[in-house]
Amino acid sequence: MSTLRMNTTTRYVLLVFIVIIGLHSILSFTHEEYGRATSLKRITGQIPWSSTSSIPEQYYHPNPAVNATRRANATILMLARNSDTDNAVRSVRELEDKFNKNFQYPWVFLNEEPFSEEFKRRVSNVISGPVEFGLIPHDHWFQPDWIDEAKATAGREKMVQDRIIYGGSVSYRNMCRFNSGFFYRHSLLQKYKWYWRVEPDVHFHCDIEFDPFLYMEDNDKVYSFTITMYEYYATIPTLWDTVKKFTDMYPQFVSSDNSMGYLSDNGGETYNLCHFWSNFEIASMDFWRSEAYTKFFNFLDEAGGFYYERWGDAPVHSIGAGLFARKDQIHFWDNIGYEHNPYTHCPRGSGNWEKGKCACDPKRSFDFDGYSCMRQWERISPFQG
Ligand SMILES: Nc1nc2c(ncn2[C@@H]2O[C@H](COP(=O)(O)OP(=O)(O)O)[C@@H](O)[C@H]2O)c(=O)[nH]1
Ligand SMILES: [Mg+2]
Repeated sequence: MSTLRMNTTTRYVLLVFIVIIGLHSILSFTHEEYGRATSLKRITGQIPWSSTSSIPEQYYHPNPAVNATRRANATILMLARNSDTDNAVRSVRELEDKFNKNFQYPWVFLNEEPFSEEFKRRVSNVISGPVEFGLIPHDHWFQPDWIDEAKATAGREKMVQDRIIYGGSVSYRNMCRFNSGFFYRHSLLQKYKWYWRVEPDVHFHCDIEFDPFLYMEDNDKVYSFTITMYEYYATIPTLWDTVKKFTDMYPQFVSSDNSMGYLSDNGGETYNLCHFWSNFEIASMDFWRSEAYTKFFNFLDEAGGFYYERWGDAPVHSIGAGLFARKDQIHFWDNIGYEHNPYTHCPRGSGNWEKGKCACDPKRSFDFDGYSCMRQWERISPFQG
C-alpha cells in the first residue's frame, strides 16, 4: 500500500516539474525578455562571489563597448638591451597575437643606451599599433655619486662568494633601482596611467581576449600579478628594517586594509620574503607616483640597499603595494597563462583554461609549487576562480 502511495506522489511531483520546465522553455523561446531575466548565466552573474572572480563579458573583445568606444590610458612597456633583440621580438609577437592585435595598445621600449636601428626595425615589424623608443636619463639609471663605492664593492664580493644570482652585477642593480622608482617618471610615460610590463623571452599561453586595463580601472585596482614566490634573503637582509623605520615615521600612508597578512607571518615583525614576480605586472603608474610611494622609494634609495645589498624591484613593489594599497586593490590574474623561465602560471579556475584555449599544462602551474607564495596570498584573498 505505502509503496503505491509513494509512487503516486512521486509521479505527481514529476508531472508538476515537467510542466514547469516545459512552460519555462516555451517562455524562454517566445519571450526574449523572460529568457534574459531568468538565464542561469545572469542569475549566477548576480552572485557577488562569482562576479568578482572571472572577468565579466563586457571586457571581452569584440564587445564594442570596450573595443571601439572605450580604451584605457595604457601602454605596454619593455625595458631591453640591443642584445635582447631576438627575445624581445618573440615576446612582442606573442603578446600581439594573444592580446594586442584586438586592442592595439601602444608600446614603449626603454634602454639606457640608444636602441639600434636593427632593434627598432625588427620590433616595429611585429607591432600592430603605435610604438615609441626612449632613452633613459643618466641619473635614472647609473649608481649615484653618494653611494660609498668601497662598501658597495665589498657587498658585491660577498654575494659572489656566496653564489647569489646576479650578486656581482652592477648593471642588474641599476635595472632593479630603475624599475623600483624611475620608469614611471620617463618622459614617454608621462601621458599614461596604466602599464603592462613585458620582458624579452616570456610566453603567454592563452588567448587574452579581454581588456585587463579597463577591468582594473573599473574595479579600482592598482596592481596585478600572475606569479608570487619567495625572495632570496641574502639580497635584502636590511630591507624590512628599513621598511619598518619608514612606516614608523609615516603611519598615515599605511592602508588600514593592507596585505600585511601576505607579507609577514607574525603581524609585521619580520618579512616572510613573499613577493609578486614583477617581470609581469599590469599596474597603475599613478600609484607609484603617489606621495606615499614616492616618499617610500626615496627613503629606501637613501638607505643605499639597491647597491650595498641587491634589493629587487619585485620585493620593493610588492611591499609598497602591499602596505599602501588596500588588499582588494591587488588583483591575481588566474586567466593569464604566463611563463618566465623557469616558472609558468597556468589557469586553474573553472573554465578559464578552456576559455583561453591555453597551451600550458595546468598540473604544472607554479601555483602548486612549494616555492610559490600563493598560499600566503590566499590567506588574505581567497581564490575565487
Ligand atoms: N636596457 C637594459 N635593460 C636591462 C639591463 N639588464 C636587464 N635589463 C632588462 O631588465 C629586465 C630584467 O632583466 P633580466 O635579465 O630578465 O632579469 P631576471 O628576469 O631577473 O633574470 C629585462 O626586461 C631586461 O631586458 C641592462 O643593463 N640594460
Ligand atoms: Mg627576466
